[in-house]
Amino acid sequence: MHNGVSVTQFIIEEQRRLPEATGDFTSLLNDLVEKGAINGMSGAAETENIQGETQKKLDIITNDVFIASNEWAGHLAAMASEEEDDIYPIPAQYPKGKYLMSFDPLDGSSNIDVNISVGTIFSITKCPEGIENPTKEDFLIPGTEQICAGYALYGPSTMLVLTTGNGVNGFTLDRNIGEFILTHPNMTIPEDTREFAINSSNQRFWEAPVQKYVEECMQGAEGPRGENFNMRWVASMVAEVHRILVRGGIFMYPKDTKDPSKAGKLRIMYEANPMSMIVEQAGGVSHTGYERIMEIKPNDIHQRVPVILGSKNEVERVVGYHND
Ligand code: P6P
Repeated sequence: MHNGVSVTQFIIEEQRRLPEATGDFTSLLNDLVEKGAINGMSGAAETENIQGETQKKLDIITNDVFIASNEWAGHLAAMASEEEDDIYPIPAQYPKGKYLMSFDPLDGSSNIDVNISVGTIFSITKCPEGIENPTKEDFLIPGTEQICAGYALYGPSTMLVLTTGNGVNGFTLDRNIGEFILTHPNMTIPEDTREFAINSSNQRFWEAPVQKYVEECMQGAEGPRGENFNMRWVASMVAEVHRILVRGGIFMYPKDTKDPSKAGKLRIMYEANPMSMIVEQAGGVSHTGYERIMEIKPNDIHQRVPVILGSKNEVERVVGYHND
């Protein structure tokens, strides 16, 4: 395996696996890695200075940096961002490419002020053949069509976790050389877990299957599961998903009745879909409770969905409760 190689070399070696690859995608990924993730990290690192001189929130600054880093290289035809109401077409002065990118520039940004890990999430799909000026409709395809998904995690170390459909690999930023080095090859989620993550303050709003599952976990060894469980809630999806990739777990942001107009809190295009591709590529399951998230055809770039993802056997148990 590639141990010790940089993400740049890893991506190029991955491209060799795909005879039909033209190198465009490889160049896009390398641009994204070299500029997007590091810029996102430096945005977070300079919080002090930036907050002093600007009136913009860090997630908007990160959004602007991410767009500026990726709009010029000729690999993208348009982008969709949590921070942009509509899609962002590549400006006329730049060549247009054959990919579309959806991203959440700084997920979990409410944690910035309390110095808890945050991240950037991105999803790449192909722009339909022959389309020079994609519309919102061209983004609204099922998550199974993604060709790449990944996240940057700005924590005790800065990491990049990536899948192009051939497993999941994690890279750690070596600040001494400014390179992301392969440190977590072939990340795989354990099929079983005794650790669940959910915002329990919403308990009274959950649907019955989620109520049942969490209640059984809370009853521990004396209850029907016959084992004790641990609970985590970081309020930063990137951090939760990374923990699950490393040691297993189940993460739930289910549909709740707190705001009946919302199908869930997390957005399908730039949170649920990319994380679902990563989780499934690592041997996990990602579901709404009623359907596989990546099979949903989105109806809007900011559509929200319920998310239940992680260790296969636990997610399938919760899905079973929804079917009962
Ligand atoms: P709550 C962050 O705002 C986010 O989108 C996810 O990263 C995180 O899992 C969730 O919302 C936290 O939501 O309601 O617990 O603040």
